Amino acid sequence: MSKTDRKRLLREMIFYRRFEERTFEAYMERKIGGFLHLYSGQEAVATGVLQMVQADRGIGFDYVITGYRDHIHAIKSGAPAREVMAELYGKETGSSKGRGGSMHIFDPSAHFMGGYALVGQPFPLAAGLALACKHQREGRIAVCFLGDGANNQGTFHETMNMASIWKLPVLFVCENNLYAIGTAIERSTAVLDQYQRLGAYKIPASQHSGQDIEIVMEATRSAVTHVRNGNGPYFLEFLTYRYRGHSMSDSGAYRSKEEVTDWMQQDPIQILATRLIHANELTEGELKDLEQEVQNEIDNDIIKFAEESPEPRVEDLTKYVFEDNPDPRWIGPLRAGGEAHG
Ligand SMILES: Cc1ncc(C[n+]2csc(CCOP(=O)(O)OP(=O)(O)O)c2C)c(N)n1
Ligand SMILES: [Mg+2]
Repeated sequence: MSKTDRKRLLREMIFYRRFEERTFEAYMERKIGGFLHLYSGQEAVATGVLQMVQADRGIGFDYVITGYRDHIHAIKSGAPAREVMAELYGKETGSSKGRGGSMHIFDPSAHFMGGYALVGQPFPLAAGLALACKHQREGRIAVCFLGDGANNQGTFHETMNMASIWKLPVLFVCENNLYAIGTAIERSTAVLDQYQRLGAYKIPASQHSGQDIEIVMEATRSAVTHVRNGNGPYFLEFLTYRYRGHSMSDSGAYRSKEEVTDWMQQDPIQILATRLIHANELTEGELKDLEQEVQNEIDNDIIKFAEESPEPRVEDLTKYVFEDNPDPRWIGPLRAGGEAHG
């Protein structure tokens, strides 16, 4: 990677960390409500994987889908950060017009196909997207991010089997942060190394550190090549850690202070920043400036946009509701057939 690329990725990760931490503050100020799952600590995974996926075909070419810890995946896929923040604020300018909130970021123009609240739900949807890619024959792939806990859902097994026999162009990315809410992986899962589970479906799989973005990118490079070249799915497992509780209602008391501190010693931003400083590609002063610049951008642009955006209008409450919507574009053909609505 060139010096400029490494610096840009460092800036992006600092931006993502600050974005998430700023949403924490806004939540405490009661400006954001509902569920909120933060990504702090795991930044190198989404940033590195998507950077590599976008390397040859650009942003918004491939489909991306994930669970509810989705803000950063959406932004890195091309959803404007302003609109993601506005969505968290429940504003009309949000990516889902303020109707979805944190777990339901969606931006089809970036081919970011959601944010889903149900654990394991994105697996079969990713297979569907990949099947569409296969039929389109334009070289697109589907990238499906999910947590370690999701792999215990039935959808995981059904999807892996089908994706394998149909050789679907889908890259599965398991963000193994060792917990599913407050349950440690040892207590819920028979096979701890998630990549080993793919042997049952003849899907090639590998496990890597999720804290060093250059390792993440290197692992992703060969996986993407495999999938794009028509060889079927690939499963990447990254070992990582979330710094905050599962969501805003969870203080994370089931983890020891030592465990959290140990993982913070392998911080993805710190790892890259230290490497750049040692290689004389960055000075301590430049790092401080970068942090300040990002903070200004988030406070003076992203947050300002969300705060100044209008609330959805009460009269539009049912505007995007499928059932009983008077707009014929929503239900006309189904109603006319006399079935399948509701
Ligand atoms: C079908 C379903 N079952 C249970 C839940 C409750 N739930 C929400 S998050 C979660 C844990 C998922 O953990 P993991 O997949 O490891 O993701 P992480 O939160 O660690 O990123 C559970 C069980 C849910 N949302 N959907
Ligand atoms: Mg997890």
